Amino acid sequence: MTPLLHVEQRNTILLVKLNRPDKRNALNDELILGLEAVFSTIPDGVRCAVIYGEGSHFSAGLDLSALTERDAVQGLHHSRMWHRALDRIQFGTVPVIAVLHGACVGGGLELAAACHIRVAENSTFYALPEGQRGIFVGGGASVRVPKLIGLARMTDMMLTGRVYQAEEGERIGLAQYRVEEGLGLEKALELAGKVAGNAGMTNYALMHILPRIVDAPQEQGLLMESLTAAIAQDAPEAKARLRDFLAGKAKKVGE
Ligand code: 1HE
Repeated sequence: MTPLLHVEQRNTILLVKLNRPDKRNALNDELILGLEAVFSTIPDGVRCAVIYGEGSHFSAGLDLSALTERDAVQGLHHSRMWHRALDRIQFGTVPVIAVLHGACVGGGLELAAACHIRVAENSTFYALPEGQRGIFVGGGASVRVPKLIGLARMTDMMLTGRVYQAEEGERIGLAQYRVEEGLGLEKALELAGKVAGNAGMTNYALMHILPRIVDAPQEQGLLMESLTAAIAQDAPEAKARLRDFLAGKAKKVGE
């Protein structure tokens, strides 16, 4: 395992830390391949993962020092490598929560967007400086970021270099939660505990089926929904949970 990533299992939660603070967690090939390896081999018993960054920033995005050496074909392979790695996060075996602080820019935002839940500390700021650097996003932002904030906002971010601060970022959908500085990991662990307690089929459906339903034509989406609902309700775990509720033994909504 690369020392640029620190991985620790706490019961059913896997904590994955970007550990390159001197370079603001800029993502070089070693880090991207390390993330791909970690999310391709989630240990049995892990039910949720949390990604966070060491130092004063979540991630400054792509390591720009390597960019000047690539030609177009190498650039294509490099972008596809990012796609593979971030797909392992979005479509892996467990839901992933990102804890953001400081810079969440370029490839850092692409990494965050591949996670299922984003918790942003108040210092977080978001940008896609690719526009200003004369390049284009290559780590999946074109597909994932418009699903969070819409095409118009992403276009504006890249055309003008617009930076969203934490509060506005939460309002437009870049993060689902915003917390005081230093409290992001605690919040993520609280959420991870809830996620880990869900039925396996529910989490699988939310990670793998819901995004496909959203991308599908309505008729196919509705059919996929019905199939998923039927399979989910048939599981013994679902039946036991429903019996518990009807017997007054399960938590009510909001409890
Ligand atoms: C880096 C990188 C990097 C920092 N690649 N080395 N991303 C960007 O365009 C963002 C570029 N970075 C910044 O704007 C700033 O570094 C930050 C706002 C994130 C942080 O500022 P600060 O003052 O805390 O740190 P710093 O002094 O700018 O940087 C500290 C060191 O990290 C310094 O190296 P040093 O050897 O001089 O100490 C920086 O050079 C280094 N560093 N960011 C390489 N990104 C799949 S395609 C995705 C395409 C993209 O992501 S493009 C967007 C790239």
